[in-house]
Amino acid sequence: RKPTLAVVGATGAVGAVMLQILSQHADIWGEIRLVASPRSAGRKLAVRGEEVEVLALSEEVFDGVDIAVFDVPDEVSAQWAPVATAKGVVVVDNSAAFRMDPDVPLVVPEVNPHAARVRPRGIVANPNCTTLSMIVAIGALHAEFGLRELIVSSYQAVSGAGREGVDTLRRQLRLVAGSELGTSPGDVRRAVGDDTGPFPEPVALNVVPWAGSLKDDGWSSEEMKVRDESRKILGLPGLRVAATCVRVPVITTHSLTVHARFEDEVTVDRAREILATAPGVVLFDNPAAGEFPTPADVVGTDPTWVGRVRRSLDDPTALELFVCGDNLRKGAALNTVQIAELVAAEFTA
Ligand code: 11C
Repeated sequence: RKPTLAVVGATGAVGAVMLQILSQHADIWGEIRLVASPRSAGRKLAVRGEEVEVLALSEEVFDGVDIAVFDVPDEVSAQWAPVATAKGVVVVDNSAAFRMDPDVPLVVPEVNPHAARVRPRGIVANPNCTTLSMIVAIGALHAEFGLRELIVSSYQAVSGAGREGVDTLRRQLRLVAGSELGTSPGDVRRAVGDDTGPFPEPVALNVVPWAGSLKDDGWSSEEMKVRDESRKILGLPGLRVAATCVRVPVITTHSLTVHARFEDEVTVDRAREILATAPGVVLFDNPAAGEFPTPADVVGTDPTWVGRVRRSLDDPTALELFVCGDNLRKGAALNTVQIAELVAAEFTA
């Protein structure tokens, strides 16, 4: 029997990419039911080449569903995932609501696929897009070298903040295009006005060292997620992690610089072999030819791209990397669909 899938949050930025991916992957599903807030109900969206009407989120939409993928705000997941699981549905959730729950596995199929089978609450969580944009490459290196410490800085695209983030950057770019702005304090801020959308500062012609909300001691929620989620996915509860998360004027694809320290000495040659052969990773690293990943080339692709692989000059146990991943694909929709496909294999096995 082909399992029935519900896509909850089908009309959002990530939902749209999920429908694309479901249309591109091998078609293992019976019915695909599209669900969104009552505001979007009645709209028609294309999936697998067919127009499907969007249903309003309600208890009844989960009747007969085997697996539901959720991409909705944390509070909506917190309320509705248990409604679905009470009806026997396995929920794959891309909010932060359940990621750190010890009874909810946090899964990246290339790194810890086995974890998806043990789900006492009937929920499998999908990691945050910043963690996901690097963790497949880090997981492959960890399997060989044994990870001890991660020090990362992110360069996060505005679509991480949803459609509102994208609209904000596009609007600000129109306001500064062709200008001589960016030469005196506050000139960009005055040009884009007070409405900076979901960002605390202008993001056009700028970088903003902030993503998410304020947590203890000056850390941002995004930085805490990178730490907590990396530890949980890799099964390393004591891993030392320091993250600084930064928003940059890129539409889609998060990048990270990574300083990864391992148990013993590493060699660049072996690291390159691992990265070149790891499933889901592309090694693109030839600086002499000007070749390294950038968001402009990585956007719209599935893998985690790695370049600038160097051994740390002052620590032979550490590597320096530059990593890019499409935050809407592997960072969200793709990983969620991959988890759903893992779970679906249990139905057909
Ligand atoms: C961003 N990574 O780029 C965030 C958005 O926990 O899934 C995703 C928030 C989350 O702003």
